[in-house]
Amino acid sequence: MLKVYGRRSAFNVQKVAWFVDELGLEHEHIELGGTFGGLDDSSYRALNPHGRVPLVDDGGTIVWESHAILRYLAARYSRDAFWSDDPAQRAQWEPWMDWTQCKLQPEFLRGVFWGFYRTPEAERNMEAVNAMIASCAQYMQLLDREIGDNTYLLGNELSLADIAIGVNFHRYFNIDIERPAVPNVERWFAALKQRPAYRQHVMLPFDDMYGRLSF
Ligand SMILES: N[C@@H](CCC(=O)N[C@@H](CS)C(=O)NCC(=O)O)C(=O)O
Repeated sequence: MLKVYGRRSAFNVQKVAWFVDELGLEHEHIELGGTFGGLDDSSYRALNPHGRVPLVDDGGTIVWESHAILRYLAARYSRDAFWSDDPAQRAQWEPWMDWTQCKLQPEFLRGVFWGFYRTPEAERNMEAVNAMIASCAQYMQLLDREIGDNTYLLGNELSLADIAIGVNFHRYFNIDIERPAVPNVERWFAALKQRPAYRQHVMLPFDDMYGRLSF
């Protein structure tokens, strides 16, 4: 049976848990990392030399890196809906996955969520935080133009681009920062909130992380 490793509170794990649920895959979820520990165990390092989560073990096929896992699961289990053998088709969503992994996610998650929300007030570098808030605001405005009237980023069907980007929204729209008006992105977020899998795996409370840098 498919095994998913990683604590449910972890941002990158949430993408995988959400997608596994969208696909309706039977699986076992193993909490790991954070207060659960286990990332330095030699048995886990043998699976993922980087000692990070998420990771999936699909009957002996080991995949780490959240976006590699999304691609693997889509290609393996959902060729009709979330995958295509045509590289030109895949090129519609893959750039967005890589873009968010390189730009939106680090600048929001590291720069804003960790730099502001998780850092005790006295220790915050507000100059750096404000630069990241401004940068995220520009990304949200860009996304607002891109999505236009669509329900999801690329049209009316959920894609891997929505999973990779949409995981940010629950935290972005629920912390006390300045945000630009992005009505189309807010409509997109509302559509995600209608999805039971998003509610169950991404919309988890995170207030216990406020001002806390440790796990
Ligand atoms: N680029 C990797 C990042 C993996 C990563 O840094 N995961 C975090 C959780 S979001 C982690 O393992 N943190 C250590 C921990 O949870 O103890 C991915 O997308 O999977």
